[in-house]
Amino acid sequence: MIELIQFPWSPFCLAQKRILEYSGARFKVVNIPCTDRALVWRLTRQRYHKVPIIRDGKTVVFETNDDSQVIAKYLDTKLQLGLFPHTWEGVQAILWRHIEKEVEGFAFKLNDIYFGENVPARNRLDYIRYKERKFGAGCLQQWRQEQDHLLVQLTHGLVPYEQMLADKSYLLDASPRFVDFDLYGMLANFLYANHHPLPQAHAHLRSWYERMSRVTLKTTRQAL
Ligand SMILES: N[C@@H](CCC(=O)N[C@@H](CS)C(=O)NCC(=O)O)C(=O)O
Repeated sequence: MIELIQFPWSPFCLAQKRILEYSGARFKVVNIPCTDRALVWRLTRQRYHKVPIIRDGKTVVFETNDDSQVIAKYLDTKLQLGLFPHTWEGVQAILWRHIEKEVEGFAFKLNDIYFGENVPARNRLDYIRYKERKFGAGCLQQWRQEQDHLLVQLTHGLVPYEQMLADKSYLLDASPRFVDFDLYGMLANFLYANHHPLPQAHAHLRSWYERMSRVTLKTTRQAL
């Protein structure tokens, strides 16, 4: 059975988890503390320390760079999901770069400021240390102070997606593609803390998000 090694509020893990749910395949979630990557390090034979990774029997799958999408492509090929059709090659690559920078860059901060509600007390010191080493001393307090501005920036970053959804069910066409799952993951991370709804201004995006939360490969095939 496929195993997803992850922690629950990671945007990249939320995207892969939704892809697995979408597929209908049986899979198991293995949660690790976000501050302890020992299992990932061991399974990847000291080649990778981020999450998510996938274990599928003897095969361990992980990313080779920020834009590789190795895991999604592996699941797509194995489970025949149609997430990377030839027609959208290139367009998807441009979009996922935007999604994983311009959307994720604001969304994760708006979840991270509530880290105390997700991270167990015993891991909080390591979590703060890990964040501050990456983003600078006091970053979590600073994001909390900038919360309103971050929300405005996120809303602005989502405008192109709202526009893309005005006349179709998914970002590119009538079926969910990789970028739908990618954007879903970033927004599921933003919503994880349950302190802010999706921007009211983006009505199409809000109903797309509802659709993305429950769509399955089976229903996609039936609709075509
Ligand atoms: N491009 C990778 C990014 C994965 C990633 O950045 N994961 C974060 C968790 S959300 C992580 O493990 N970061 C560890 C670190 O930055 O040290 C993907 O799409 O899976």
